[in-house]
Amino acid sequence: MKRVITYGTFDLLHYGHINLLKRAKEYGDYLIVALSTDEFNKEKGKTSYFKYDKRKALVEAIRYVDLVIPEESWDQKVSDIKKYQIDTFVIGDDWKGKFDYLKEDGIQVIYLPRTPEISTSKIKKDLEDSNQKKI
Ligand code: C2G
Repeated sequence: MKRVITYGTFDLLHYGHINLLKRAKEYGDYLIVALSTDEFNKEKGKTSYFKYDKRKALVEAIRYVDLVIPEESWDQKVSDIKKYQIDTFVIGDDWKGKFDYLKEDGIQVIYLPRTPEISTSKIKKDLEDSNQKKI
């Protein structure tokens, strides 16, 4: 069984996230999502609209996802790879090169092109702008 892992906040779940997870699953048979906790989001400089439990329920409902675990720190990836016997690490190419060190553990590291024109921050901004126009 080929096991894949990816990491992220996945707030305000949108088709860019789904595209990433769909393509990540194509690298194996079992996909683990390490979902950033609310505390770790603070370290990432992010505050999510949905709290961890809601984001976890949403990601667990996605057909491509087999397991959701908490992402609590930047440096848990090496231990996750060992603990879950990961073959392939996948993430969007906004992170290109940042996780190449994982190759030293003998795994494949894949950076997938992001889905253009959609992001959680864009959604938030567009909603703000449309509310402003209504005032
Ligand atoms: N993504 C994408 N296309 C978009 C938006 C996001 O492919 N339009 C991808 C990102 O590249 C990432 C995943 O969807 O692989 C989740 O996105 P975020 O929640 O923004 O993840 P991020 O905050 O970058 O967390 O340790 C790694 C970090 O936790 C990654």
